[in-house]
Amino acid sequence: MADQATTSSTAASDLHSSPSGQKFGRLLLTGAGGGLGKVLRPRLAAFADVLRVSDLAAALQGDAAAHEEVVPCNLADRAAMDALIAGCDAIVHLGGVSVERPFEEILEANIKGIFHVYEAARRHGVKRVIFASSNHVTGFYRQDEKIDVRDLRRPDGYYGLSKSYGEDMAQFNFDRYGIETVSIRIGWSFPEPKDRRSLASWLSYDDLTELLRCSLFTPDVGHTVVYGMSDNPSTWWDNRYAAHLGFKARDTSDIYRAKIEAQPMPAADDPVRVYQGGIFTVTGPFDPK
Ligand code: 15L
Repeated sequence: MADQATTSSTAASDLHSSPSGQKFGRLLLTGAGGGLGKVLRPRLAAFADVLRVSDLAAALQGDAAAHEEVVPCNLADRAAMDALIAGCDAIVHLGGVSVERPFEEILEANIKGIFHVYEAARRHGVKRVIFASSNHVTGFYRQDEKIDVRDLRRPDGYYGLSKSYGEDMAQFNFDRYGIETVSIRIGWSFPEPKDRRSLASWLSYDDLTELLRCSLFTPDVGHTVVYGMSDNPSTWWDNRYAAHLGFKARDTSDIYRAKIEAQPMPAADDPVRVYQGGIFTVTGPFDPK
């Protein structure tokens, strides 16, 4: 780890008074070796003097850029997480298991992981966390329902449950310690939609980057929950309670609509057509009978 004293730490509250060129001193990106981590690593460079990037050692590839510190770390290792977060001003927490998996894997990476993030954030005075939550927190709503973040959570598996727990950790850490979080319930964030379900849930990489910028630099977010989606023609989610973030999506899945609608229509009772969480609602259990 590079000498932390070489880079000054800048309080988020100082940054918010600046109308432009907002930057943190040191920003941590966890999950930097994952699909979205690889996309965001170069994009987050604009938001900090120093970007500390982390993941399991095997997942981290390539050399550190001049503005980067590369710090391998296991989310389940409390002491290593404490050292990882020391000296950081803000955290973009993408790390963890990103699909439905056996509970023990989710427990280590996601549930212990988010506990370690907030424990270290409290100990080291980090005041802003961006938590990569997921649409699978509400995956058991039907696709013919429109919901907002005040609707009851209905996780569609252990993965969705771990994200729901992460949102509770975020709320608790704001209420008790004043650590602010934006929990982004990310939809389908890939280069383009792949099916009808992702026509509704697509989040382009550019819109995700802009949503992160809004989430990092908007003052007084408390714990804000927002669905991460582009300006899609039909959606299941209402972001009225996150309007203060000022996020305006610029991309739309509409340009892929004809291509996707040429695909065969799934059967009326197929979970990919019925539930917002799609296939996640029927993934698992993993234990043999
Ligand atoms: C997620 O939360 C996953 O991380 C991503 O890989 C997709 O599967 C997405 O949800 C989805 O809703 O399909």
